[in-house]
Amino acid sequence: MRILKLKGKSEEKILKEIEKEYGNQAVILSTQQEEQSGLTKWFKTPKTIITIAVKDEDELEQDKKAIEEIPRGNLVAESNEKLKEESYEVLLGLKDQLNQLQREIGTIKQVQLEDKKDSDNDTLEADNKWLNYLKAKLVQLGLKEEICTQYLEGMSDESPEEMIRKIYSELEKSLREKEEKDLAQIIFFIGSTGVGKTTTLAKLTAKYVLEEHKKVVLFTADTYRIAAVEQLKTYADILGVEIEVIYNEAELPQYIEKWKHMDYILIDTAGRSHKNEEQVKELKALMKNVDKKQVFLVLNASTAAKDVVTIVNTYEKAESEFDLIITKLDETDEIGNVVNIGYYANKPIMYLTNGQNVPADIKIFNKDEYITDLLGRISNE
Ligand SMILES: Nc1nc2c(ncn2[C@@H]2O[C@H](COP(=O)(O)OP(=O)(O)OP(=O)(O)O)[C@@H](O)[C@H]2O)c(=O)[nH]1
Ligand SMILES: [Mg+2]
Repeated sequence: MRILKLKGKSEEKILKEIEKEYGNQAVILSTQQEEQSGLTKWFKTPKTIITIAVKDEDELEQDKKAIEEIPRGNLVAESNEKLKEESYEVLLGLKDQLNQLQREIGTIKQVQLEDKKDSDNDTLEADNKWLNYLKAKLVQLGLKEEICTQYLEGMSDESPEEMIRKIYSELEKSLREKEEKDLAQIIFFIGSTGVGKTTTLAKLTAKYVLEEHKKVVLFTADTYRIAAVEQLKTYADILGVEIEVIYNEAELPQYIEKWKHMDYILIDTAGRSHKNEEQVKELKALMKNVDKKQVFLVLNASTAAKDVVTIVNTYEKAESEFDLIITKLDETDEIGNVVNIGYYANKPIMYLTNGQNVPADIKIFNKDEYITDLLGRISNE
């Protein structure tokens, strides 16, 4: 290494000279102004001195050699290799992370799947619960389980609303109603003892006479019970209608002839046990001579479903065509039994009675109104 001092008029000129002579090999160590003394300092311009260090020839030669000896190819290869290794490491790390992620996603999916299965099962269980609840409720309201099951057949995962809709439409299909305008002039009231034949006849007399201003006459063929004729007479007096007592079925046609100008001839009959074949035969004999007639089989709303079938079969022996009046609905919570009666009797229902008051406690059977009442009792719970 050599140390050189270069002197010049300005720093700029010296630096240009250094660059020209040594290129970038010179290292500037210091820059200073020449010191002057005595009189010369008044008329001489001071010079700039720059001290530099430059490598001598040997040193430059060694540097050159050293640079040439650097194994460039290996270095690149090595650095490539290193880069590869590092990248590989990074990739391995990434792969691990990916595997980990995949495992986690798998677990999440599995959990989700199980949750879905659970919730599907829960929904199914909930649906079945609702289905069972609906059935139990309808049975509690008196509807026979086998009818319920039939109505709800194939239902499981439907919504409660859909099930109710289905029940509604099944009830509508199954129940039959009848219009008053289809009534015949001659109307018989038949049925088991104490079901409410006489009371219902009185209620209808009041309805036809007072509300519809019809001409009505009452006949009674119930001469078995002492009080039966008196009972009907009392109603007839109150309502201001005539009454005839039929002691023998053979008399009936002549009485009908007598009162043929009336809008309605209402005929009360004695209560019959459906198990008493003889009594049913008498009833048949009474009705057989009348061609155009309306027959009402009066049934208590609490009649057991199995008895309905027996009763209907028995009365069909007396007369095959009849409609139903269901009485005493006020005495039962099982209003669903109306469906059973209509279903097992397979007959239209015309009136429902719901109390002892004459004439108030009777109404025409309207199936929409009835179904709404029945299903309303489920949701009101
Ligand atoms: N709670 C209630 N009682 C009723 C209803 N209809 C009739 N009854 C009562 O049932 C009892 C019998 O009624 P009736 O009209 O005599 O019955 P019936 O079928 O004529 O009886 P028999 O002639 O003896 O066969 C009476 O006490 C009536 O008041 C009703 O809708 N609800
Ligand atoms: Mg009676």
